[in-house]
Amino acid sequence: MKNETVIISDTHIGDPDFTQDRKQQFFDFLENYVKPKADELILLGDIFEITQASLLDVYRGATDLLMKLAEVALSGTKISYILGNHDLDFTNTRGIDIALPNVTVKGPKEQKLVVRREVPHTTEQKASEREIVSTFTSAEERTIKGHKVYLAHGHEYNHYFAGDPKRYDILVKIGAAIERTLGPEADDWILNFWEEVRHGISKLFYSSEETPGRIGGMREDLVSDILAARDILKFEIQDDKIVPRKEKLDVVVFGHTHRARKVKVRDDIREWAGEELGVYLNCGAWVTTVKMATFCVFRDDGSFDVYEYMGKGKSRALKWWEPI
Ligand SMILES: [Mn+2]
Repeated sequence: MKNETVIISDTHIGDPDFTQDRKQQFFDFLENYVKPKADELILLGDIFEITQASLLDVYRGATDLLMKLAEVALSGTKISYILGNHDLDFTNTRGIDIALPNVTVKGPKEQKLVVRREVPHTTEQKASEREIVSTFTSAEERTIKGHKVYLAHGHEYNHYFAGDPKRYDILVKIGAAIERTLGPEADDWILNFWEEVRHGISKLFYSSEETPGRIGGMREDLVSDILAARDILKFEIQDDKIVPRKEKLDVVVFGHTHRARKVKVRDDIREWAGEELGVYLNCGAWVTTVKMATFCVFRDDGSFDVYEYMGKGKSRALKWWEPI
């Protein structure tokens, strides 16, 4: 019976990291999970790799997959597409459009969001102030199976991206050039190296206050999405001011980081204490730079979860993420 809302992100169809094996797995998922079970499939961004590859690469490598998606849509599964930073070209901010029955592409529009431009890199370093930033995004708030949910690809809240999408666009294109010349994973290695260097340098200098730095002693760019989710759960914008949220939000769902997780977000992130504000889910990714192919589900009975896809319609729920 079709009664689940399924959310996936970051397949990056057209990218060399979306290998033949992953493509096969994705076919399996669409055929044996989504088609029989989903009343709605939400594509939460970076489904196509247009920024680093091109639409031509997508068509060339995945026409069969596009047809499969069309088949799923025609079988009665509503498909909603929220754009990410890789299926958008920020130099024109129109993004991809697909003309298929039962498929809705939520085009980006200029919205004001509460973001932080810097994430702290040590336990002592202070998180930067929250700012109101105007950016092109398909982010939206909607009700899914009785829950108030904030859906966004998540790049809008990324510290490289926040407030300067065009600079980010250039960085991503440089990444693509590196990928083409040095191999599919070279850009990820370089970015990781850069973050380690930043982490090392800032450890020497910074001091003080609000930071998620103690979360498992993890590098903060690896938990900045939780910090962003917390801000979304806590605040909203009214008359160009950041004010406490009036109506409670239940869940924030992102993709983008390629790190699947479900987190009970607490008010005090530094000590991982205080009131539970809501839940943050990340759908993960389908590229080979991550081990698991993952997705989120919301059900009629009000339950929701993040799963690893095991093949042939089978899945396994992830554990709650907690700081170590
Ligand atoms: Mn992304």
